[in-house]
Amino acid sequence: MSDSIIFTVQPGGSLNGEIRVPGDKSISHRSIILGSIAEGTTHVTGFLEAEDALATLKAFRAMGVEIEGPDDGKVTIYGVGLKGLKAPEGPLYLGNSGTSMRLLSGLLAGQSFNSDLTGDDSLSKRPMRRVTLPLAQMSAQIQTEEDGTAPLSITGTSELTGIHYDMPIASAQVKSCLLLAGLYAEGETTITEPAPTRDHTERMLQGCGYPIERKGNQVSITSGHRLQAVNIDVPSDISSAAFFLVGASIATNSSVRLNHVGINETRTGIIDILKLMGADITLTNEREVGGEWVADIHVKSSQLKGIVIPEQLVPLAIDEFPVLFVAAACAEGVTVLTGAEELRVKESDRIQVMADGLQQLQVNAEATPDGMIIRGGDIEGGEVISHGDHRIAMAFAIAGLRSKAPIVIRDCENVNTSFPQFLSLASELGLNIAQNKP
Ligand code: SPQ
Repeated sequence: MSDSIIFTVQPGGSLNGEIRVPGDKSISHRSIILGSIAEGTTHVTGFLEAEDALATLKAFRAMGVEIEGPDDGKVTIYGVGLKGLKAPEGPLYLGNSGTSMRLLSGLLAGQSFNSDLTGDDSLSKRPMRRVTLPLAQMSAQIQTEEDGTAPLSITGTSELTGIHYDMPIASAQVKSCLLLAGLYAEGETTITEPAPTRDHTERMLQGCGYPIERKGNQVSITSGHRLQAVNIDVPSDISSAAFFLVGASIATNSSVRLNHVGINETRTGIIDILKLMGADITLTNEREVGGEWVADIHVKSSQLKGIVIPEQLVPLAIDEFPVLFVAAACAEGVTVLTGAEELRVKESDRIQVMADGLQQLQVNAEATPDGMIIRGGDIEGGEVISHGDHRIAMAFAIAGLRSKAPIVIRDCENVNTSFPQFLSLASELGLNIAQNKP
């Protein structure tokens, strides 16, 4: 635990106002990846200036791509084409970012040079076999630690071959990794998903003029085409907006408008789940911006009720469960989550870490192997640990809106990986939160 940043939240209060949360993390990563291997110049606006997306940006700079910015969300990428990347001088350090490591492993498997991918302690514990095993079936050469974790040592090859892969888990990172490898593989690469996951890679490849075939739960790509640079307007991240969707729902006398939020239907599980719980959420001004749907979202206070969360919504809200557990703690009755074992292999074990923290705040929360059972009631004050997980830190900050005494959250530095403006935007809306270095 680095414990260099501690949040202290004073109990109660309301959230009111109108904000635009920063750019979508998933789309920001992909804007750099696809912009780098496209032909021509990509102008990105709304880029997320946070550590994870910057790790991807730095990796491509290290592979010889000229990238200007970010400057107030603007990035210019001078694409080098599919074959134009250069061998990096040393290992590519990807910090805390699972997306960077898994997507890059696919892209780098088919290069004419070798590369090494490293990350921080958390990333070095996360499972990588989910990408290295199907990549090996495509003839990729990737070494991992004995337990299948990073560092990854990739021996580039021109011998990749397309496969048909039935994904055993619903994962946009695995799907995207294999699509990127498919750009370099002989023949066709087809991926079948057990459930829909975010489809930004597919949309953005198509946006760059690269043919992709999508049929039901299958997506196919064939090598031999080119990507054309296009301008990319990154919508606000619904995963960051989620903290205020829950915050304004659980706090009294609250009304918040979140502008220009991405509402791609593979990401809106948070809205569906909160609505099933009785939340007062309205979408207006729905429009398509550069191949992605966005809307302004208005959320007001409401008395939430406990529900059994439909399993098909789990992959569509996968990053929002830490804060949804806080919503459940404030709801009347019992909320049950099942089918979410993937939460155990995120930046932390999000089931155990949230259950421990909620119990610390005297919430009736029981971790199960694949989810959680939460009986709504009072939230007391106390001290919790985020275990270096950005979404856990921000979720417990939101819990302060309904706690009876201050909540102290330790180890919050990694909020900078996805949402560096969290403290200032949350304060602007009315959350009584302060950051102190120990
Ligand atoms: O990048 P990282 O660390 O894996 O980030 C997380 C997050 O909470 O920010 C997961 F911990 O988001 C993933 C998400 O869970 C981002 C992502 C993507 O951009 O493709 C896909 C999801 O992961 P997965 O494992 O379900 O494919």
